[in-house]
Amino acid sequence: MGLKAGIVGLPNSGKTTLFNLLTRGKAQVANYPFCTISPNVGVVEVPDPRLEVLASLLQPPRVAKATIEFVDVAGLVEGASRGEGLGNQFLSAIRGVDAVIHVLRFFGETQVPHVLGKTDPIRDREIVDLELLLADLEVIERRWEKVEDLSRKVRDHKLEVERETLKRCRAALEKGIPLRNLTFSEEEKVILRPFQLITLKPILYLANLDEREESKTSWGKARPYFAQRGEKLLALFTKLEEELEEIPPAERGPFLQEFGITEEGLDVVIREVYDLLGLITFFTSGDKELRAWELPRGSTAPQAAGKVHTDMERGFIRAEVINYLELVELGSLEKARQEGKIRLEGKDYRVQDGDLVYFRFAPTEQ
Ligand SMILES: Nc1nc2c(ncn2[C@@H]2O[C@H](COP(=O)(O)OP(=O)(O)O)[C@@H](O)[C@H]2O)c(=O)[nH]1
Ligand SMILES: [Mg+2]
Repeated sequence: MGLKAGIVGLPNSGKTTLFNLLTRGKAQVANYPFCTISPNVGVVEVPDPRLEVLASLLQPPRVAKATIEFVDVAGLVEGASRGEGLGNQFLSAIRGVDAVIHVLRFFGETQVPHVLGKTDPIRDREIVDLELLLADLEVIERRWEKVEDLSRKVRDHKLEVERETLKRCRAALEKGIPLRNLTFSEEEKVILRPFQLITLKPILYLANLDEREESKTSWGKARPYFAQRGEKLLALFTKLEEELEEIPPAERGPFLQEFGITEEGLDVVIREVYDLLGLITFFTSGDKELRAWELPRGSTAPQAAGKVHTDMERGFIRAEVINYLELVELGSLEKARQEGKIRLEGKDYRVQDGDLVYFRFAPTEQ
């Protein structure tokens, strides 16, 4: 199962425009079972130019890219946590995602009215973030009551840890601090996982600019606000980029140059999401296919094997590894083998970005 990112923001901030830019007419994975879930869920392949090079060297029957699923999360308005609009319904769409993309409207009000009258991205950000915070607070409080009740009846270490953790979460949320700003022990993380807290998820702020100079100026002005909080404010011209796609690629050049667009929106967003989540890419190549996988940086070889198959992690023996760069330099797998450049790595090896890995494992029972 690939990555999942949820797009949030006020109505008319450009969420659907971004979603379309990221998913429509892109390398939609047509045979992917979730592709047709609904109009607001799309799965796209993660572009990686290294796959083409590897494919030319390894000649696999098939190439499979990593995938990322985008969800256009509608229904988040001011007061959603108190039941405004669709109320908390947006929650079900966002609970299961790995990362949140928060779209902020930097484009003006002339063509499309702003739901709050005037364009003010920092205000918008605070409104939406507050709703997310309140949604988490509600979950924490509901659980807190249960835990309080239980702790009166039984004495249990785990329950006590949960109680303390919930208390700390509640105090932070009440002060307006998102949970991702706190540090949690492994034990606490395990306790919190089932609650799928939204403010615990990494968040990427995306400034949706239009072609006016004003839009870019206000992006420049807003950046320090985000930088002070250790957050990134990525700029994208979603509507403009979507419109430019109508123009034949050969004629787009001058427009892209005029707006300083050097990379496609999809590439930018995926790179930032990978960066935000601390992900690297490794490759596997077998009889059937060459495949790219995303993996948290610092993962060990057995953990990487577990991405492919849980059996491979359980029965892990060793990994045969060569990095993409070394392989390209040598020019073929045969040459790498002859020159002894394929390393044998054990269970403590930390997989590196661009590693081509062959897992040796013993099938296990159970
Ligand atoms: N002028 C301008 N309009 C935009 C921009 N981005 C989105 N829009 C328009 O704003 C309206 C709302 O956008 P939409 O993506 O549906 O917003 P959502 O409610 O957040 O999903 C649509 O009519 C879009 O075409 C932009 O950068 N500039
Ligand atoms: Mg929409």
